[in-house]
Amino acid sequence: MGDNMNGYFNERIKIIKGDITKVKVDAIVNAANNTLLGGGGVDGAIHKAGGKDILKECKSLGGCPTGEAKITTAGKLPSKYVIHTVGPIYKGGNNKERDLLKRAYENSLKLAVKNNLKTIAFPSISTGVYSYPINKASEIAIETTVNFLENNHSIKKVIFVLFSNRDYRIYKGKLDEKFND
Ligand code: AR6
Repeated sequence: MGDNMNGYFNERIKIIKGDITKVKVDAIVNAANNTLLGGGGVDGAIHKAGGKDILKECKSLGGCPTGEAKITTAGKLPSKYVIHTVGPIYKGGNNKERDLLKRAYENSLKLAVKNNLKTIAFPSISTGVYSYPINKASEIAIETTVNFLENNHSIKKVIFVLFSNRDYRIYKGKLDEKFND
């Protein structure tokens, strides 16, 4: 892709290392499970920092199928909303994992657009407890986001928030690779 496109996406996609519960955006995305009733990892951190109002809202949503997304307010978090999505559990790669992970990103972005949200932060969905290999998962995350932003101009910024140095470097590498930095 040419230099112009490179500059264009540099402004709209950011990769940072940190704790997603501290990020001030219109919506942070939660890597939840089908019950939407909480769990470990980033899900546990979001509910812990956001307080019990998030869980209360989640209880009224009736769960969430894998690859789909639902929205709640964000309680005590600095963001305005939490978009809860469910990535696939990685079982070798021949169980529609790729498509389901792609849909988790796509449906989260669609829900942001539907709610007129301009800035959104993602964790690395499925690469913790759900053991999706991060090399493949980061490629899907970035590819899906770039394709979405090419066709949508209302979202101003997508931030990937990585929890470890290693994960940060992998995502950064994928983005740089894509735009030949
Ligand atoms: N900020 C950003 N990233 C984080 C944070 C944080 N505060 N905490 C953890 N991560 P995981 P999954 C990273 O396991 O694989 C839950 O129990 C973490 O290092 O949270 O989609 C749910 O209820 C990893 O890179 O999500 C489900 O049952 C990434 O977030 C299940 O885990 C995702 O890891 C979902 O598993």
